[in-house]
Amino acid sequence: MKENTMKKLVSLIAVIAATTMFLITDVYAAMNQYKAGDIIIENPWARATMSSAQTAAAFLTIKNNGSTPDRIVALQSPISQKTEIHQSFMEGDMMRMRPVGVLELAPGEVTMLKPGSYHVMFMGLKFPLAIGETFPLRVKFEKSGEVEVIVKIMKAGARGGMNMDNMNHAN
Ligand SMILES: [Cu+2]
Repeated sequence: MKENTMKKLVSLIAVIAATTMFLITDVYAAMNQYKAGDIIIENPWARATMSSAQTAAAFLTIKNNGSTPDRIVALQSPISQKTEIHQSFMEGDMMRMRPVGVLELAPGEVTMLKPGSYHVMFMGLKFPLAIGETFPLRVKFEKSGEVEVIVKIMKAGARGGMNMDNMNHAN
């Protein structure tokens, strides 16, 4: 009898723990926030593409709440053959971009990937990105493990900024 009660209690605790885990993940997703260790990713979004597009770009905000530096070392998404971080820069009056091998995330710093600056670049796009749809993006950090975020597709000329202020009020 006692053992039976104990077993029930243990399985109840397991259910509560699993539900709580699920809820935490869910709440973060609902707020467009994702967490990997001390890293918080917020508001991932991408620009819709034309049907012939070979590339696409996505943007997001990353905060390193830890006390040590971290880095993004790899990115992966089912929408493209290759996914990397790029940096846009002006050369004369031409906007150009170059790949950034690893993106440094200094402790306590907010890094914004935004139009005209750093962005996630999808190369070898497998299908066009349609407004209102979403796709997964896996981000791997040197120290904080990895996290899958859901990227919202917005209109081609979008500048983003839906939740950008949240990051400043997070703590
Ligand atoms: Cu690019």
